[in-house]
Amino acid sequence: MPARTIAIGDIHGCSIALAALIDAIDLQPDDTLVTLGDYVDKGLDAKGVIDLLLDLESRCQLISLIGNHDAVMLGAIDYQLSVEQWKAFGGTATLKSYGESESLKDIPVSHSKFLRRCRLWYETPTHFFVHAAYDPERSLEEQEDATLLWQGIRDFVPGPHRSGKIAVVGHTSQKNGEVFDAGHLVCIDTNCWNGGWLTAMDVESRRVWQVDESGRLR
Ligand SMILES: [Mn+2]
Repeated sequence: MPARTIAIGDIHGCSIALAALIDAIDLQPDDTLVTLGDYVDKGLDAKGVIDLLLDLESRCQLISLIGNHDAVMLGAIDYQLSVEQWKAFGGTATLKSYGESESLKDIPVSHSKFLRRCRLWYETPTHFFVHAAYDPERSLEEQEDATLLWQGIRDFVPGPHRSGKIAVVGHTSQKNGEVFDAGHLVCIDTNCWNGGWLTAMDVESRRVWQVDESGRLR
């Protein structure tokens, strides 16, 4: 099997789905797996998701991007935000996954270190990967963090990037559970935590795998 580049959309605490999806794609050591961020919040097992991502770092070429929810969690860990602010943004489920006390102290250093090494973007000769959106006129190095992490594409889809590469994004949940394909941009956040699917896409072949929150393959 030739090495593949496989992107995975927003996981949001759905650890059973992530484990099932890894089985479904038959992950190989030379596969590049690009996870698009938003590992935490909303779903119930953020701790389990990050544990599994740490394990995947030794099983394949894992490229983990940071999402806005992961950035807010780091903000709380670093005391740039209050825990109350994080909880109001969905952090309660994440903190509960670490322990009854809902305390930052329960988050292992290995998990905060993982979040700190997540990247804002990744590119191959044909594709680039960001959590949320991009400015078509700027190089990847010149993008604003706010665009990469927070900008939705529901009301406005960015045009083709000046690199000519195809964008692979998450963040804007597709409520119908279907991959959104605008040709120059593909969104694979298919709303797993809220009744949709967790999606993996082999970006070269366009093969798609989807599992639901309980791990059932579509
Ligand atoms: Mn997001």
